[in-house]
Amino acid sequence: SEKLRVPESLTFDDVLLRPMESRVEPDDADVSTRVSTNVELNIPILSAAMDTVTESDMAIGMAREGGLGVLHRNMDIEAMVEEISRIKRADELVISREDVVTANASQTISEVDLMMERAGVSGAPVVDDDDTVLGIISGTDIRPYLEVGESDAVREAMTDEVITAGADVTAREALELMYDYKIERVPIVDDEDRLIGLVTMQGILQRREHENAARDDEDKLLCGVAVGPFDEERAAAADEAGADVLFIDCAHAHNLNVIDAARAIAETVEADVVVGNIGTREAAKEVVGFADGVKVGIGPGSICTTRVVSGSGMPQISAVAEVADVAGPEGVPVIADGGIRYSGDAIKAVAAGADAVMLGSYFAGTDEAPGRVITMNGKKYKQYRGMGSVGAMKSGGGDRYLKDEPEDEEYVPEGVEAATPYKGTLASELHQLVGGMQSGMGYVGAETIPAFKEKSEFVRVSAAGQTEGHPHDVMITDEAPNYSPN
Ligand code: RVP
Repeated sequence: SEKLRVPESLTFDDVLLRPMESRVEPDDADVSTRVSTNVELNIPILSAAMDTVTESDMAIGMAREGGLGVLHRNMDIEAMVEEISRIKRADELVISREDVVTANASQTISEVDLMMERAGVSGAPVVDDDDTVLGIISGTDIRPYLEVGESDAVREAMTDEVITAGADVTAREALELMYDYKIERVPIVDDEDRLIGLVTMQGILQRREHENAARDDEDKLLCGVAVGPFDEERAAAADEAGADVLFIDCAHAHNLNVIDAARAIAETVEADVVVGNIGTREAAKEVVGFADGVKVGIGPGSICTTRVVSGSGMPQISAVAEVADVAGPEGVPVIADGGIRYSGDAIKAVAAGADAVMLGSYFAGTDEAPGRVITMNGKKYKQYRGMGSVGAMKSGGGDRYLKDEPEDEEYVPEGVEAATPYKGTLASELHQLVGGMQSGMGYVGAETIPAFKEKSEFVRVSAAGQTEGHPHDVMITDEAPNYSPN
């Protein structure tokens, strides 16, 4: 029958990168990329918009390492705005006024000591009622008074010759002031000496630790946000709050109502708009005309049951390649979302045509993911659940699957709730992921992501070849940081 003359489609384990002549040392491979028309990343990695993966801690961690976190949407709009502003404030040079802990000259020293301890700071500008800076007080100023107990007033203990700077101070200038005057913090004041912010040595050093960070043109960390296709209010609020990229978050963005709604959002917001998920060239043709990026993945996710529940889906390597065939020539970046278990899968997705990859399970076990560590049979885990699982749908966002909220709570889920091994820090997971991708670029002999996409070739792997590709005929005695047999 004609119906059964079907095209073959492939996924990660079906293919390998053909090794090629190379002079590229993996450590020199440049993994910077574009995630959407106007947004560049220093590593081609995104964390998934899931309520067990990306809130502000994860997004801050991702951006500091050069990637992008995409905030999930199982939170109300107010909470989302607060999360976005946490991310945007995280690495600011100048801590803004409302976040600066200040003391009052008439407070007692023990009061200020307690206040600073509670806030976790080691010094505070002293201001009067209209915020004029009168002095600055630090732990070193306070300690002798606490011991000897001679005087009790902040006015006595504070340093009253304060070195301040204006709002346009650079990190270098602030450091020079700190060096010249042997101080650790510089209050930022307006023309009338009123406090408008604070620069600290600790803050400057922290920023230096993350020199590969992905930042916007105001030097703040980049931030992605998921929005439902029909939620214009959320999209407008995220845009207003400073999100750099909005991700239209839908399991089947080739639904034409979704496309109409996504186009309307893209026309009104300033942020870039990535549309997804899709998995075919026909869908790509609908989207590339207005989207700043497209996201690919119908059913590959580790917690996803879309393919078994609905009988629909596209093996991920084929899906990415089909979409990239359409989006690539239009200059629209492609993100491969879901199904990535190893760094090798991630770089195979790039070879198929992706500019960046999005992962959920890979990051769900890290410290930066929401949720606490649970122990079962002596092993540590964190919760990880599909956004189409019953639990996640009950917390909102079920419209990702284009279904109405059931009156009787009888959801038809497309995901499961699970646990994933606890993994420690995000930074070390990313180190393995990016390092493995760079190794792949070394084997192919490509120094940049665009060159790698162009040059790489696949070979087809048989079932015997797959077995050969994993450790075999041995018993693993020490766990590798980037390989687990399941
Ligand atoms: P993975 O990295 O394989 O864990 O996949 C994560 C991706 O799975 C997400 O970015 C999202 O596209 C998809 N997802 C999230 N929830 C569900 C579901 O419940 N079916 N799927």
